[in-house]
Amino acid sequence: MELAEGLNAVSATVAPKYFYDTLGSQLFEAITRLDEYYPTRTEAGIFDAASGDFAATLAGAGIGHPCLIDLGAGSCAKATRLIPHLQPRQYVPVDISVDFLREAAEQVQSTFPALDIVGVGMDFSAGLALPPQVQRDNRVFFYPGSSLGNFSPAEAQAFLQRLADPAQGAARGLLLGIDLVKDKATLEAAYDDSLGVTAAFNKNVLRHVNTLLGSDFDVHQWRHIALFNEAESRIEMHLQALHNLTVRWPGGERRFRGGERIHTESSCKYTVASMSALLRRAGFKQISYWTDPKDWFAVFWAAA
Ligand code: AVJ
Repeated sequence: MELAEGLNAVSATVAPKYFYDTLGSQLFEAITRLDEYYPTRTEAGIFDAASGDFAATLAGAGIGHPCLIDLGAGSCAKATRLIPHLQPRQYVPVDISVDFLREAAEQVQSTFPALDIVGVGMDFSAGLALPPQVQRDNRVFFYPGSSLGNFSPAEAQAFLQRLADPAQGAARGLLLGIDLVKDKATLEAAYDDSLGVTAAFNKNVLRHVNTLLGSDFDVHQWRHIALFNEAESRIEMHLQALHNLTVRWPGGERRFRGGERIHTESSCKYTVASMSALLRRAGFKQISYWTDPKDWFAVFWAAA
């Protein structure tokens, strides 16, 4: 099993998708409202300012009546604000959390009764096989929130390459939200807030792992760490054992020395130049972008 394998690795890891049990999703929602966590509100500001440009941008790429594919839709809140501007013919929210998605999609349907909605519950990090009801042409992929940052740059390129692939139909576009490199203090504060919400979010992964694996992690024995790795241009979150301890689960165990860490998340930060280059390598053309006045976050448009 992936979880046991990650825990037994020389440098222990738990993949960030395990943050998002119900409590984890709620803690993430709380993070987006923290003073220190600027990405969500900065991105919203960019969308508010730029949304008037979107119709012209789509028209320029020859995309009419788009099929809006919302990758990691969650509450569908961001798409709900975008829909009046993009006027999609079809809306396809995709999320790993199926029950959450169903309720959110119903909410969108009541707001836009005439819109054709096809909800898809899947882990798209593994591949993007959409059901046949999804419109083939004029697809616009919507990937906000800098979620792409959880992939390494090589993985991100491979993922974007699949979106740019002609197999996805004619006239494709991508609307992508990306957090930009900035000073270390601002970045680290965003992932180690004064209320300790991000620390709770990080430690909650141990509770979720206990449920999934039957392990006996004691949350009290771990400390939250967030650091900006400048060489790799990424925020890393770790959980550090406060002292020597052993974690046991049915069929396995792992001893941790005091100070030893479990790597739980990498959140890669890009520059406008590095993301533009990555989009080009993935096969996208006609790249444009909008940023906020501080250049903290960027929304990219790229046509395939
Ligand atoms: C959902 C992956 C974009 O990396 O900023 C927030 C997750 N982790 N605080 C991010 C997260 C800690 C978030 N993403």
